[in-house]
Amino acid sequence: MKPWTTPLLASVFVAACALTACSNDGATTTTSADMTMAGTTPAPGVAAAAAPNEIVIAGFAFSVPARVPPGDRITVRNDDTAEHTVTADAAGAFDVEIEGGGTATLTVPSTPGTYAFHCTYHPTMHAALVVG
Ligand SMILES: [Cu+2]
Repeated sequence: MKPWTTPLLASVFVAACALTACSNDGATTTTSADMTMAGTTPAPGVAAAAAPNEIVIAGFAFSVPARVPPGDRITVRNDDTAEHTVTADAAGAFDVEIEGGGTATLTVPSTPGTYAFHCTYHPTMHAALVVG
């Protein structure tokens, strides 16, 4: 067997596993792969992407969850140094201000629907919150 074949296949398997969130059916073959993975890529990349009910502001742009439950309280995280707001276009639906590097809590409207919002300081920043 060529010496590089097994590690290569192992990392392909790990990558496929990470993408598909597969179960541990192949446990007998993953031992060396797990050790490789522990040394290079501990799992945080996957976990960091998975904050479902959080609006993230970075680079003067909003990243919004696909859908949030009515009446929920979600976190707004501002990764920029500039202060931003999450202000509903429809007055009164919600309006929170988030300092640079800070977080704030937004109470989602209790009526399902799509709520366009913007940043009052930066008129080019637009997004929409889908409640339902
Ligand atoms: Cu802004």
